[in-house]
Amino acid sequence: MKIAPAAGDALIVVDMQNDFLPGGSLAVAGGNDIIPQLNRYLAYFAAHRLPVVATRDWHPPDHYSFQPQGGPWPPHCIAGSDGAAFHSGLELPITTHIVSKATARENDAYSAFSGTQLDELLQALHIRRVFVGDIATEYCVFNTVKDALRLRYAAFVLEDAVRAIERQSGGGQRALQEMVYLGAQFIHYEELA
Ligand code: VGL
Ligand code: ZN
Repeated sequence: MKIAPAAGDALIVVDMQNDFLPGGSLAVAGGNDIIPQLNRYLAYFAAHRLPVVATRDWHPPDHYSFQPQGGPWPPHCIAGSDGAAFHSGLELPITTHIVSKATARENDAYSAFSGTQLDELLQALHIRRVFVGDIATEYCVFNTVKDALRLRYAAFVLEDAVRAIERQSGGGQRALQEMVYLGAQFIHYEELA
């Protein structure tokens, strides 16, 4: 199916940060493999003057989701650190809107809508459809897509530009199925008109 992105559409790049990529503290296997594909989407949206949003996990050093505090995760994406920086190979347009999440010690946010101004931002930009990709499929991508649908956006998942953590094997596939069940559609770069 051909899809023609147009006014009202935005690209949401979820958490393409060094700590989630090979060499990082919570690395998603193969996370680097999607960068070239993602750059194609970024170039497409930039060329069509459509908004791009990049989300980032942006934790304080003693965030409660970290293992030393009794949480499930190794420390990752500490605000301002190299690990929290976007991967240097990511070709974000200079107009990219950056949304930081889980910035308070006692709050975690797998969804980019949780505790952020993302909904207000998208409304101000008159966005009705979001195109969501990156990492991790079964955590931040899944929860962002779920909230987008709940908030009545149409949601497309960039199936060729997502990667899963796979803490539980098959978690990525299950999340993809669940997103479709909830009303999301998959898109592949070749389908952009
Ligand atoms: C994420 C685990 C912990 C994510 C963030 O971005 O998917 N996963 N914090
Ligand atoms: Zn986190």
